[in-house]
Amino acid sequence: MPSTELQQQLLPKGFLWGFATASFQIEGSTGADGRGKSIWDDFSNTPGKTLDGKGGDVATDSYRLWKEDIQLLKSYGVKAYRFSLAWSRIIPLGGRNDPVNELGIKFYSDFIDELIANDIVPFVTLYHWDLPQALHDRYGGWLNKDEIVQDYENYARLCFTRFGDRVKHWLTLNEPWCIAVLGYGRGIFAPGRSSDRTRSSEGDSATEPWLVAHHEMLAHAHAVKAYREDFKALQGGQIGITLNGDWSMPYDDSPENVAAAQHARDVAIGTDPIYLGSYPEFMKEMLGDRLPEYSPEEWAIVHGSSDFYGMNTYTTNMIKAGGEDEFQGKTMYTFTRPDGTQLGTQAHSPWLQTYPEGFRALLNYLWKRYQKPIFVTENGFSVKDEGSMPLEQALQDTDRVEYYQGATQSILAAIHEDGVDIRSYFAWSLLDNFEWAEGYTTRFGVTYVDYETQTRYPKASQKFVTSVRASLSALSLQRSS
Ligand code: PNW
Repeated sequence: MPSTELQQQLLPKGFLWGFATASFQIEGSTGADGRGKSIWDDFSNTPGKTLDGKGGDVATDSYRLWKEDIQLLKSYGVKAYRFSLAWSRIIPLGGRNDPVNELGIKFYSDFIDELIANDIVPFVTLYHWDLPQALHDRYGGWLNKDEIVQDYENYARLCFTRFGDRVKHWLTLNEPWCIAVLGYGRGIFAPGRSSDRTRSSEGDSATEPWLVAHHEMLAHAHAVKAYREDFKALQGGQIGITLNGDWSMPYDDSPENVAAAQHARDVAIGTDPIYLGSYPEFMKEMLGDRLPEYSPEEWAIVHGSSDFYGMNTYTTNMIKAGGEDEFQGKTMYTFTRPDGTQLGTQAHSPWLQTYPEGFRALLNYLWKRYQKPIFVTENGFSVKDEGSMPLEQALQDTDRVEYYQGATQSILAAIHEDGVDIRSYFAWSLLDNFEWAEGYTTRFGVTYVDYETQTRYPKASQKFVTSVRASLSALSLQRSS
């Protein structure tokens, strides 16, 4: 093979690839070993909050089957595994003066040891939406700046202290936009607050999401400051935040739709405060005095508080100007092109269609705008109606294979043709699991889970992802030796 062609197919040295999960979506055993409740426990068991009425009490039973899960990862040949820690297993009541639960710490400590013993790099999310319920009850959780920032920093410090000798990749928060907007604006995620009184008796969608987002940024930034000052020199890891953000494409080339596509991005990926030290102009315009200000001291902590750009991305939306939805930057999203055709293949999740070109465009946009190495920490696809298919059919997940084929091509093109610095790729998800408000009806796994028996069955997409990454890594190794 000519060397340029070979070059095109390599993954950079040290590139981490693997699969991702989150504690509440897989662990189950919500009452085991002294775990405290999280805001998702009762919420997910409340009738009407999930599509199939099911909560997270069992999920994929991974708190009990963790060794089996690690063997699965091993058999898939991954380099790394991204998972999250349940705050309420470690500090059941969550607060800085509350007792620490050694059994919870032991669980994650053993888990990390077992990963390392199997040559799998632990890539750890500190917070993937499962706030200790006690903090919500005590002071309103994410709504209370002074308390949550201190309690989160305390929890993060404890994790660095107990796991940081072995964990070198930390994510502070998963998808702050989802926490703020879906939890406190639309009210479809825990704690389910919203101005929509058919959903919630409490909440203010005009103000709370922006406050929550502000407090999330500060909590994240304080944890990073703590890591850099007191742990990094000794432990030598990296730390950052991970954001959801999909590519937005103007519906057509009219100036108002072109401007709208940028507005959609400004709100969906509003991370300029971290990377540029300022808010996007459009956010200021749209929110006026509802946009919380940072004091100069706070700006100093927030700006530069991520070693990398953590990227969760799934789809592309076509954007039209107009409408009143602030969470979309007063734009309208569509998958239907002007000529009536669809952008890509429809997933089971209504918000998701395939469009690999959008993934490449987003990688380029973020690289140019922020100039930070990019860790892709989630990317995946839910096959339409997979949950109601017979097993044999579900295992032939062709749409998901095509999705990952497209993603692989986009990553390689972004690295080799566009010069984007990409350091990881985690497919969402290792297993079918609890898909939040969609319950278990939506399946994102490369492994099929039979929830009756908790049996795991690899799908065609797992074989695809494993074989393509393994051969790309093997090539890289050959070239570098
Ligand atoms: C992410 N949306 O959530 C989460 O990090 C995962 O826990 C989740 O399972 C995965 O994506 C698949 O949904 C999202 O409505 C939830 O646009 C909703 C949206 C985006 C991401």
